[in-house]
Amino acid sequence: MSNIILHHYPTSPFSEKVRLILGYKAIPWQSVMIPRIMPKPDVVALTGGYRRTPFMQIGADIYCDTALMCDELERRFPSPSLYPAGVPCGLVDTVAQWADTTLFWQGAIGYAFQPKSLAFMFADAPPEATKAFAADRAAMRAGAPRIGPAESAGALKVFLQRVDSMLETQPHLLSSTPSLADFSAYHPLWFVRRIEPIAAILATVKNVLPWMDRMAAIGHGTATKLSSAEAIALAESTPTRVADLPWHDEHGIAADTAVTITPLDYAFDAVAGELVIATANELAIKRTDERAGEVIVHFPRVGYKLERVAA
Ligand SMILES: N[C@@H](CCC(=O)N[C@@H](CS)C(=O)NCC(=O)O)C(=O)O
Repeated sequence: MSNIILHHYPTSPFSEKVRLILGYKAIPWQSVMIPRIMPKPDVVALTGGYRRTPFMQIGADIYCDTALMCDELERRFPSPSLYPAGVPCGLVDTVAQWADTTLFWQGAIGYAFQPKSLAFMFADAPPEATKAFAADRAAMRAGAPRIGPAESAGALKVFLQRVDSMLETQPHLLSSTPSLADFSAYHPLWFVRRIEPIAAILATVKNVLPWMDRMAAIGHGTATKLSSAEAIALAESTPTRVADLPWHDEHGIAADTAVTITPLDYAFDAVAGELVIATANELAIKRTDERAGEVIVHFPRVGYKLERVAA
């Protein structure tokens, strides 16, 4: 059993990305189910306010955003690598970032959020559940641009052709083995495939569905169930020692300053604490929670805003 804890829920696409990577790397993991909509008191106890799904916990270290979770998993469990030999890392990361943002929002989610999909997704749920979900996501995405289903259908077809062309001569997007780019491109399309009334769009190209079957066959590895209360109790272990990491300052903010970190794109919930890590790729803050004790909450630098708390 490893000490990797994933807080997630079954229908979350970004969680599917990480579940498959845990399976690919054969890392046994602990699985905590979290709510799909707010309120999420046990999530907030650990993250300090970050509400997006999934997040990863290793003792008292909390990793927000799948980009950083994947870096951390690759660092701790380098084999098999998410960066196949012979493929530039920059290419892997750039395709992965495109998939996690543009393919996900403009393509998959824009296309999936149409009435027939919601009717399918919530077929067995009371009407209040659909309303509550729609209201939660509308609040979370307030201020972010909205894309209509016609634009998304057009964009998704173009994106599918791009993915299809990468699979013309090899079984995975950039190589014969999966890279981070495959896991990132897979999860938005996995979400579409699960919604039967709209899934046919994936068959408009020929190589994507067979590749998706190969990705699905990787599986989720071995997970053990853990309750959120047990996870909070595990956060009482000592957080990472941070002193040795190089300090990379872009903001004129010194170590231990009171700061907030907030996503730049949506779900603008600020997490407050003292800045304890500022490397080229990562920011982290130390905060103390009534229930979880002292935790370190880690974020990728790309996509997050760091601000000093006014004295
Ligand atoms: N950039 C983030 C995006 C995560 C994200 O948007 N997750 C969706 C679910 S897959 C979410 O948080 N939805 C709202 C929620 O679960 O509360 C990441 O890579 O982790």
